[in-house]
Amino acid sequence: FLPSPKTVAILGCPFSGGQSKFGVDKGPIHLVEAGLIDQIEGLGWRVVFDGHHQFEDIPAHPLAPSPPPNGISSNDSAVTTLDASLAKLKNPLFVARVCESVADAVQAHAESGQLPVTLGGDHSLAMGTISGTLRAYDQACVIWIDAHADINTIESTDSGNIHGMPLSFLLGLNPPAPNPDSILAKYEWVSRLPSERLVYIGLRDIEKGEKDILKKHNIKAFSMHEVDRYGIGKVVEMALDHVNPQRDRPIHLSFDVDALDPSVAPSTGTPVRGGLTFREGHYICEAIHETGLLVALDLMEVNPALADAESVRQTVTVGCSLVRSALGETLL
Ligand code: B3U
Ligand code: MN
Ligand code: MN
Repeated sequence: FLPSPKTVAILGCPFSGGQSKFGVDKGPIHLVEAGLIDQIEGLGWRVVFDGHHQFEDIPAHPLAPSPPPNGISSNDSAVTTLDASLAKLKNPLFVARVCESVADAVQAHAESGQLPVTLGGDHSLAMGTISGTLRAYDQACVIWIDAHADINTIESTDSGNIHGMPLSFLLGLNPPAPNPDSILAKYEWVSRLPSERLVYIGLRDIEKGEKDILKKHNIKAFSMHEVDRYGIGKVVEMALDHVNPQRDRPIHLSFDVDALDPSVAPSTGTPVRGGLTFREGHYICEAIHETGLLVALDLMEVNPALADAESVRQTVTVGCSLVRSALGETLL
């Protein structure tokens, strides 16, 4: 049932609204300027790229939704708790609209048999990319490579940064919209990913609330502890056995560059020491390519505004080589 795409569609998403640091929107521009498209063509792919995604028609700060209609009492405690949670979120309407447009783009490329490669931009974009993949391949599974779990709910988030929350929306962990004017109604387009079709590799900075969510929903995660214990080869095999036991599901690989150790990828917004080595990161991409099941790839959180010029060059270079590995570059 899988088309074997011979064409990669590059979706540059210069977007930083899911977090608060400047510069992550410049990630895709740097990756393309570093020659990523030629490099992918060098592997034998046809590459389509019609410029970076433009989010300019989407207002950065759309008007806040109007207050709930009078029928809902403002001292109803459920409503006020929900309102208080939603008030913590940063740019929730902007993020929702940008991600929805990304979902449409990923879906269109995937349905025409192309392999969408989305360059972020912050990781909130994965709500869009994964929704787009699921619309095209309803049986798809997700392999999420990250230092962070990105699964805070509107209740559990401390930072209010939506790049720490995309999986809570994809897994349906947030409450339903109480009315059509609610911010939550702007997230109703997000596709549902069953929790058993998600697996993590590389985690090492997880909040208490997120640990509770992972336990409650029995979500499979291979933290750096498991990478140390079993080695990356075994971890990738176990991860695939979990989300893809028959090796028949299409795979969406969502790679946050901060999964790599900061000595390997320093230019990112929230570096955490003790991460994947250069080879461990590339091994994951190579092994997923070898399954022949990869249908979509995200490379997120490259921030060329953080760190010195040499660190930026190093991070952009490693970002390009991760993408090449996922698209079939081999060592021999
Ligand atoms: N868990 C924290 C920190 C974080 C998540 N993702 C990144 N940082 N890159 C949060 O803000 O939700
Ligand atoms: Mn992330
Ligand atoms: Mn991260």
